Amino acid sequence: MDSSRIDTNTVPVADLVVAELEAAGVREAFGVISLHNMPFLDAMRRRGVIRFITARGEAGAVNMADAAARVSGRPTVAVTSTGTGAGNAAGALVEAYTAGAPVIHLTGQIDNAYLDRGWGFIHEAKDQLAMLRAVGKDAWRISHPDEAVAVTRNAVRTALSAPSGPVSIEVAIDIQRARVASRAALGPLPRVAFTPDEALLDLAATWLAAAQRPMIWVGGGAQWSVPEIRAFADAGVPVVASTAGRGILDENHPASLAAFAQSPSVGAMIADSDCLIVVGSHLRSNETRTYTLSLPERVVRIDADPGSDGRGYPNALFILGDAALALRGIAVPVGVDPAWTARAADARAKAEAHTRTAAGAYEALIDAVAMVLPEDGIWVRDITLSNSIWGNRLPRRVVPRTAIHAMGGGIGQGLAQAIGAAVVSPGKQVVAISGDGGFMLNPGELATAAQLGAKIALILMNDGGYGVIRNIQDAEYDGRHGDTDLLNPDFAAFAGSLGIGHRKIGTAEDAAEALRWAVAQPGMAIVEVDMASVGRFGAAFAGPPKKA
Ligand SMILES: Cc1ncc(C[n+]2csc(CCOP(=O)(O)OP(=O)(O)O)c2C)c(N)n1
Repeated sequence: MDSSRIDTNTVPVADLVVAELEAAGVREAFGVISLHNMPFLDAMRRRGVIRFITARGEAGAVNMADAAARVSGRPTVAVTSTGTGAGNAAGALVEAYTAGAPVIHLTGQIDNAYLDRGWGFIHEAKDQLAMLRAVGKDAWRISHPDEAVAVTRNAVRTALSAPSGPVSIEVAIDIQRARVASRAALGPLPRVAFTPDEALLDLAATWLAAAQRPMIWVGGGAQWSVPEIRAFADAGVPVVASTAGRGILDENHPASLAAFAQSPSVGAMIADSDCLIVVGSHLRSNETRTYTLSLPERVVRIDADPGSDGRGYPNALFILGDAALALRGIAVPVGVDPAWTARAADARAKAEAHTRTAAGAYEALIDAVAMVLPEDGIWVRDITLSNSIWGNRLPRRVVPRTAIHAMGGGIGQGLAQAIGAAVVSPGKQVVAISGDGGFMLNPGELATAAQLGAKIALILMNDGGYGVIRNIQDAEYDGRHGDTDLLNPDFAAFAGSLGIGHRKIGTAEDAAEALRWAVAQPGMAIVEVDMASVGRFGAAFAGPPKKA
């Protein structure tokens, strides 16, 4: 290191950690202040680069950081206390891991001298590091002040390297506070990145050129490949997206199949394709009707994660590498049969019509959301019937990182995710949807939204209980309903007590006017949908897609 950069002043270790996070591009941190993390928050406040947002719980804080990272494409930070605080974050870390969100989770620990001794020290947690390793991508402890910079830089590098994901750093409170020589941040380490093998790219190009019915499947791993994917679509290659890949290709493009892989017309096209390039996608169970969707024999899998070779489906060719680099190395085919591209437009139109029919009495709600959601607005969904039936696929998205939902299927994360999305999207509109059950899992974060003035229009689908589960009880338990009816607060009064506007509608046709009102509010506004009054969906959704 350049000795002229060493400042002889001393600073707490927490400052070195925060400085490295700033240098890595972190600008937002979410958390709950505690005895065991105050040096981190104090450092952020003094340094004035990272904005700290106080959540009402650690789960919400991680959900916020997760969505903020997904929407901004930058790393974010979540801060918790040790013990219960870190434990509260675990479920949300599972979701951030599932979605590949680069969240750096800072958590405290009890004094170094008492660590791992089991004496019942206040906030002591048994095997906290093992828990955090299990629920995220990795976790480290800073055991000595000298390790602070190296551990932080390695954590950031791990979070950002494909497959990206949350990492935790645990620091004993006395180490956070220990004073060390002040120094400038060293800055981020290079990410692990693989340059694709040229011979394999050539082979893929040969297959694609020979194909009569080429197709591309894009997942979230392709989010930085917008022009590359567009070039294939412009050449007439149909492009289907997983939910995480929505908007990478503008869903208004004539070759876009959007995220309709599960619709019969699009599923049939995928089965008929004779060369499918899968870029940066897990091909997850929910995207493939639990792996029963037929893929062609010639699947070329491009992924920056070496572990994805053959994951879920066999592939005829695996190309390890950055998505954009690999796509640039594969010649765009010429002379794609216009009838094949035209079939994509037809299949997508059928899939959209199919989805609208499934929405039943709620169809007008789809149009109302489309009307108030600008192209760069963010569409956030909790796991509710409306999301599974239409929200995962409609309305159309035209830019990546504008559609967020809990990819692991856990309810109750949508409100906090909407807040995280709003924090990193000043001037943009966030529209969110949640069931009453999901909303009541973490309603404390409504106060966070109100305090922040977060610009969120929340559609609250109130059916007085757990609708998805009632449908599963109908389908698999001979209609024996139980444990699914919920006593809810008076949502108008609850919202009003926080200065949040609220309107209730009893028909889907009223949604347009109500949502127009909601997005005209300066901060958060709730449109509650009285589902008993609106009526039924056109299809009963009863849990994740089953094997045929
Ligand atoms: C964290 C978590 N707990 C439990 C479940 C099981 N679960 C799936 S859907 C659902 C009901 C959600 O109810 P609500 O948010 O009101 O939406 P609705 O199903 O009524 O549309 C439940 C409890 C889950 N997915 N995640």
